Amino acid sequence: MIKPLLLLLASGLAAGAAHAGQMNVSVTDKDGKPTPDVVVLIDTASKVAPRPAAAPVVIAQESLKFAPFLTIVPVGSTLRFVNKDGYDHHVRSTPSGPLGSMPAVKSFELRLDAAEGAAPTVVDDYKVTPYRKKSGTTSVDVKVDQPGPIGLGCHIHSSMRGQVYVSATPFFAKTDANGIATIDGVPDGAIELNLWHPDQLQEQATQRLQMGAAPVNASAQLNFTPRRRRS
Ligand SMILES: [Cu+2]
Repeated sequence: MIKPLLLLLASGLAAGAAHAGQMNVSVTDKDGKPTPDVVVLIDTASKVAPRPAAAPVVIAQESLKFAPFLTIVPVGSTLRFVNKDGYDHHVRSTPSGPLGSMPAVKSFELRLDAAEGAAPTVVDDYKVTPYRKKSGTTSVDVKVDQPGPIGLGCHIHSSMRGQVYVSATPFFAKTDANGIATIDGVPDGAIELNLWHPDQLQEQATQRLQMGAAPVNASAQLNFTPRRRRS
């Protein structure tokens, strides 16, 4: 009589331990304003290695910008740089941070030809200089196998700035225009919440929280106020 009951209890406990929940994080800057493009990372007590993205993650070069500005991928993923402009780009990795103090975890230089069929874009502020030697491609893949930041720039257009963050944890998100990040599937138990912003000079404080049955709503504040990006 007792044995089946114990088995039932044991399986119930196992199911409980495997429960996962949602974490909502609201991020503000030092002045209390909601801050977009913040990397939010959650580390769990028992480290979970992320699975690489199933397909290449596209970062477009469009209208002299990287789109999106900030891309977060799990370690081992492949980035796909795609030129959608009617002129060449020469994309390169750069250090991150206001003083370029954080070296890129992956170094590359990619020559991307003008997209075929794209109308040559008229840009008032910049001289668009075509490369003499064509690379013969508008798209290049780069595999990222080390966690950390990769700044993005362009040899031809110095105003082009972008950012990649390669995550060592599968639980990550970036904050939206309202400073909100939502991360699903976070296992129950103790977690550490960390923030990273491309403009930070110092590391951000770690928050220790507890995941349970209900979604957890957390708030976090950067220890500085990033300069607004021109959009
Ligand atoms: Cu460019």
